[in-house]
Amino acid sequence: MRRVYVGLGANLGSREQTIRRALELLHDGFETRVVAVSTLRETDPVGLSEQPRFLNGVAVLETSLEPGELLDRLLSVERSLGRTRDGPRFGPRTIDLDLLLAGDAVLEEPGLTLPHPRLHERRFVLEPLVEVAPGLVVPGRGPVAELLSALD
Ligand code: PH2
Ligand code: MG
Ligand code: MG
Repeated sequence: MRRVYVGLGANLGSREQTIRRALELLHDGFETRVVAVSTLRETDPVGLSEQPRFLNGVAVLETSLEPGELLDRLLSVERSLGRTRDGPRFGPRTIDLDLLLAGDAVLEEPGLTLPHPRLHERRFVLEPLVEVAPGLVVPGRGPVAELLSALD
Protein backbone atom coordinates (compact mmCIF):
# COMPACT_ATOMS: atom_id res chain seq x y z
CA MET A 1 0.00 0.00 0.00
CA ARG A 2 1.16 3.45 -0.84
CA ARG A 3 0.16 6.70 0.88
CA VAL A 4 -1.08 9.23 -1.62
CA TYR A 5 -2.14 12.88 -1.30
CA VAL A 6 -4.90 14.23 -3.56
CA GLY A 7 -5.74 17.91 -3.99
CA LEU A 8 -9.48 18.62 -3.95
CA GLY A 9 -10.98 21.64 -5.67
CA ALA A 10 -14.35 22.85 -6.96
CA ASN A 11 -15.80 26.23 -7.94
CA LEU A 12 -19.01 25.37 -9.83
CA GLY A 13 -22.27 23.86 -8.55
CA SER A 14 -22.66 22.41 -5.05
CA ARG A 15 -18.96 22.44 -4.32
CA GLU A 16 -18.85 20.64 -0.98
CA GLN A 17 -21.42 18.03 -2.01
CA THR A 18 -19.42 17.25 -5.17
CA ILE A 19 -16.16 16.93 -3.24
CA ARG A 20 -17.77 14.61 -0.65
CA ARG A 21 -19.26 12.49 -3.45
CA ALA A 22 -15.85 12.26 -5.16
CA LEU A 23 -14.35 10.94 -1.91
CA GLU A 24 -17.11 8.31 -1.63
CA LEU A 25 -16.45 7.20 -5.21
CA LEU A 26 -12.70 6.97 -4.61
CA HIS A 27 -13.07 4.95 -1.43
CA ASP A 28 -13.69 1.41 -2.75
CA GLY A 29 -12.63 -0.24 0.53
CA PHE A 30 -10.11 -2.69 -0.95
CA GLU A 31 -7.76 -1.13 -3.55
CA THR A 32 -8.16 2.42 -2.31
CA ARG A 33 -9.18 3.85 1.06
CA VAL A 34 -9.65 7.48 2.03
CA VAL A 35 -7.92 7.68 5.42
CA ALA A 36 -8.11 11.43 6.17
CA VAL A 37 -9.55 14.63 4.71
CA SER A 38 -8.49 18.17 5.62
CA THR A 39 -10.85 21.01 6.37
CA LEU A 40 -12.36 22.40 3.17
CA ARG A 41 -11.65 26.10 2.80
CA GLU A 42 -12.76 28.99 0.54
CA THR A 43 -9.92 30.34 -1.58
CA ASP A 44 -9.48 33.11 -4.13
CA PRO A 45 -8.94 31.81 -7.65
CA VAL A 46 -5.32 31.64 -8.76
CA GLY A 47 -4.14 31.75 -12.39
CA LEU A 48 -7.41 33.00 -13.89
CA SER A 49 -8.94 35.51 -11.47
CA GLU A 50 -12.34 36.17 -13.15
CA GLN A 51 -14.10 33.05 -11.88
CA PRO A 52 -15.98 31.97 -8.72
CA ARG A 53 -14.12 31.27 -5.48
CA PHE A 54 -12.91 27.72 -4.93
CA LEU A 55 -13.48 25.25 -2.16
CA ASN A 56 -10.17 23.46 -1.60
CA GLY A 57 -8.78 20.69 0.56
CA VAL A 58 -6.52 17.64 0.55
CA ALA A 59 -7.36 13.94 1.01
CA VAL A 60 -5.00 11.23 2.22
CA LEU A 61 -5.46 7.87 0.48
CA GLU A 62 -3.97 4.44 0.97
CA THR A 63 -3.91 2.56 -2.30
CA SER A 64 -2.42 -0.50 -3.95
CA LEU A 65 -2.86 1.13 -7.38
CA GLU A 66 0.15 2.37 -9.30
CA PRO A 67 0.25 6.18 -9.71
CA GLY A 68 -0.85 5.98 -13.37
CA GLU A 69 -3.78 3.72 -12.47
CA LEU A 70 -4.83 6.03 -9.66
CA LEU A 71 -4.64 9.01 -12.02
CA ASP A 72 -7.04 7.19 -14.39
CA ARG A 73 -9.42 6.65 -11.44
CA LEU A 74 -9.25 10.32 -10.49
CA LEU A 75 -10.02 11.41 -14.05
CA SER A 76 -12.90 8.98 -14.31
CA VAL A 77 -14.42 10.18 -11.01
CA GLU A 78 -14.04 13.78 -12.26
CA ARG A 79 -15.89 12.90 -15.47
CA SER A 80 -18.67 11.12 -13.58
CA LEU A 81 -19.22 14.32 -11.57
CA GLY A 82 -19.67 16.52 -14.61
CA ARG A 83 -16.13 17.76 -15.14
CA THR A 84 -15.51 18.83 -18.71
CA ARG A 85 -12.25 20.01 -20.27
CA ASP A 86 -13.59 22.41 -22.89
CA GLY A 87 -13.00 25.65 -20.92
CA PRO A 88 -9.80 27.67 -20.42
CA ARG A 89 -6.76 26.27 -18.60
CA PHE A 90 -7.06 27.02 -14.85
CA GLY A 91 -10.74 27.88 -15.49
CA PRO A 92 -13.91 26.97 -13.55
CA ARG A 93 -14.70 23.31 -12.79
CA THR A 94 -17.25 21.21 -10.89
CA ILE A 95 -14.44 19.09 -9.47
CA ASP A 96 -10.66 18.87 -9.68
CA LEU A 97 -8.80 15.88 -8.22
CA ASP A 98 -5.03 16.41 -8.48
CA LEU A 99 -2.51 13.71 -7.71
CA LEU A 100 -0.04 15.65 -5.55
CA LEU A 101 2.26 12.98 -4.14
CA ALA A 102 2.39 9.19 -4.25
CA GLY A 103 4.70 7.85 -1.55
CA ASP A 104 8.21 8.97 -2.44
CA ALA A 105 7.63 8.61 -6.20
CA VAL A 106 9.43 11.05 -8.48
CA LEU A 107 8.04 10.71 -12.00
CA GLU A 108 8.03 12.65 -15.23
CA GLU A 109 5.71 11.01 -17.72
CA PRO A 110 3.38 12.49 -20.33
CA GLY A 111 0.28 13.46 -18.32
CA LEU A 112 1.76 12.70 -14.90
CA THR A 113 4.50 14.56 -13.03
CA LEU A 114 5.17 13.67 -9.38
CA PRO A 115 5.40 15.51 -7.08
CA HIS A 116 2.78 17.79 -8.68
CA PRO A 117 4.81 20.51 -10.46
CA ARG A 118 2.95 23.50 -8.90
CA LEU A 119 2.39 22.05 -5.43
CA HIS A 120 5.16 24.08 -3.75
CA GLU A 121 3.82 27.45 -4.98
CA ARG A 122 0.12 27.05 -4.13
CA ARG A 123 -1.15 28.12 -0.74
CA PHE A 124 -4.53 26.48 -1.45
CA VAL A 125 -2.67 23.14 -1.60
CA LEU A 126 0.05 23.62 1.03
CA GLU A 127 -2.25 24.83 3.84
CA PRO A 128 -4.53 21.75 3.82
CA LEU A 129 -1.51 19.50 3.18
CA VAL A 130 0.25 20.79 6.30
CA GLU A 131 -3.01 20.26 8.21
CA VAL A 132 -3.19 16.52 7.35
CA ALA A 133 0.56 15.79 7.22
CA PRO A 134 2.59 18.37 9.15
CA GLY A 135 5.82 16.35 9.01
CA LEU A 136 5.61 15.49 5.31
CA VAL A 137 8.68 16.00 3.14
CA VAL A 138 8.08 16.61 -0.56
CA PRO A 139 10.69 14.69 -2.57
CA GLY A 140 13.09 17.15 -4.20
CA ARG A 141 11.43 20.18 -2.53
CA GLY A 142 11.66 19.79 1.25
CA PRO A 143 9.34 19.82 4.28
CA VAL A 144 5.78 21.02 3.54
CA ALA A 145 5.81 23.36 6.54
CA GLU A 146 8.89 25.13 5.11
CA LEU A 147 7.34 25.34 1.64
CA LEU A 148 4.30 27.02 3.20
CA SER A 149 6.28 29.51 5.27
CA ALA A 150 8.35 30.38 2.19
CA LEU A 151 5.13 31.77 0.64
CA ASP A 152 4.63 34.32 3.43
N1 PH2 B 1 -7.19 25.36 -9.42
C1 PH2 B 1 -6.74 25.76 -10.59
C2 PH2 B 1 -6.55 27.16 -10.92
N2 PH2 B 1 -6.74 28.06 -9.84
N3 PH2 B 1 -7.35 28.52 -7.63
C3 PH2 B 1 -7.77 28.09 -6.43
N4 PH2 B 1 -7.94 28.95 -5.46
N5 PH2 B 1 -8.01 26.76 -6.19
C4 PH2 B 1 -7.84 25.83 -7.15
O1 PH2 B 1 -8.06 24.62 -6.89
C5 PH2 B 1 -7.40 26.24 -8.42
C6 PH2 B 1 -7.17 27.62 -8.63
C7 PH2 B 1 -6.43 24.79 -11.64
O2 PH2 B 1 -6.44 23.51 -11.23
MG1 MG C 1 -5.74 21.61 -10.22
MG1 MG D 1 -6.51 18.80 -12.20
